[in-house]
Amino acid sequence: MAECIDELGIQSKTIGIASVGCSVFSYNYFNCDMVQAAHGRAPAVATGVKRADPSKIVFTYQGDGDLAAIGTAETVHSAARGENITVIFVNNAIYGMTGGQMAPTTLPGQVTQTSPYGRDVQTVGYPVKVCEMLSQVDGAAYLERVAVNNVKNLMAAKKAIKKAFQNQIDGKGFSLVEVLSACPTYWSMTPEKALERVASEMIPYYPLGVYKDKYAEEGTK
Ligand SMILES: Cc1ncc(C[n+]2csc(CCOP(=O)(O)OP(=O)(O)O)c2C)c(N)n1
Repeated sequence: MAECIDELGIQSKTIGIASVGCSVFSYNYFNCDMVQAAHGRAPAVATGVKRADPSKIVFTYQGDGDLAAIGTAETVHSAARGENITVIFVNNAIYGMTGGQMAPTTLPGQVTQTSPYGRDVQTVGYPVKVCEMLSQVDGAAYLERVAVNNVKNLMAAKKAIKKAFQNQIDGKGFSLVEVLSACPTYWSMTPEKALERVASEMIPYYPLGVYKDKYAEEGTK
């Protein structure tokens, strides 16, 4: 993300919205103005910041607990309104910061602190597939799912993130990039094994790719 901001030359006018989760510390890692939102509310805060000063480039950085549980409404409605913001959605299939509880995106059968026998879909339901869900929302302009488990996927992730920022520069509206990532700590795995799990379990359940590219579809790119 930071490389994209640098390469697009937008650092001085970029405002990030930090969410709640491990991402809460993102204001320590990005050298741009940052605002801290309440849990799940980052797209609503981003909406306010962007509407107050449309010349700014506004992004959110949110985990799956933040974006797809407590923040589902803000996510869906900011997409439906077609807000001209960039949302980076880090899906690690678990609540990291609070100690490894089940998230909306926890895989069927996945063991977490609150699903010690594995996620039982009969009892707690199925994972929420955010890109698939938002692809039905007319206001969303660009939705892509990427992963950061190997160099090839990292390069593709950067390309998608850059496009999500470029869309905002071009006034194209709501862009979201879902980034499949690992949480070695609460998956109780070495970092290496955790990356292997992204490939063997996450990508098959959450296929990578572009879920919507409104302007490409309309041929008005
Ligand atoms: C209103 C409110 N409810 C619950 C919490 C507790 N809480 C803090 S972080 C978090 C989940 C974060 O999970 P995720 O978004 O997946 O981020 P990760 O830590 O995995 O990056 C929760 C439930 C809170 N801080 N505020």
